[in-house]
Amino acid sequence: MQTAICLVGLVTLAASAMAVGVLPRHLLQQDEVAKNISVTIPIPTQLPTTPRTTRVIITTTPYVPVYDPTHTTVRIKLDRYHNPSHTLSDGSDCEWFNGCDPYFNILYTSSHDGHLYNITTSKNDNLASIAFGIHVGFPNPFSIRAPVGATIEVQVTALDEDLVGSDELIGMWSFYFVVGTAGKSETKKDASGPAQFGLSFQV
Ligand SMILES: [Ca+2]
Ligand SMILES: [Ca+2]
Repeated sequence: MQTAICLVGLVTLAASAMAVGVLPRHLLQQDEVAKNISVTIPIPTQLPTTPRTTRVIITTTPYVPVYDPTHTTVRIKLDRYHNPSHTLSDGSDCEWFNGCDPYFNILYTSSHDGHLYNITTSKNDNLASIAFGIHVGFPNPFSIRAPVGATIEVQVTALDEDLVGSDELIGMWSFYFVVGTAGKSETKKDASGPAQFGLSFQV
């Protein structure tokens, strides 16, 4: 009987494979490909009930700290952006007629926390340098809570907003900070081609 069931299963699988093989296929032409390119970031329909896991996920929800008295608040402040030659990451100009229109996506996490938090600044028109204020589309500094000894990682991506076509990559910078006791602070700078970015951490 079991042998018969297995045989039926194999025949069904083979039939399915053949059916897939003869499905009509539509080849996209080059211009259709260009029109059809889009990136969809899957958003979890159900957020985990346990906030701290070892699995890294991308969440588009704001960071909501889970209060733990053994953890400390780390403030992360965007300080400066500088791109005097208005160039993109590939060395070309942001525009042929004007300068870059930079905005910044920030991904940040703590090594104790399995979540990757994701925030984006407001946009800026034709600026080579920015000294970030206290509000950049979200409060600056923003914060995360973590235990002493955890490593905070922040990745900043600068994009040039374009009204026609996709926004273009200006640069990407990564910053790390090991959480220390109260009062510890560090100011960091990083370069991505000619573009520079600085931020600071404070416990
Ligand atoms: Ca551009
Ligand atoms: Ca632009």
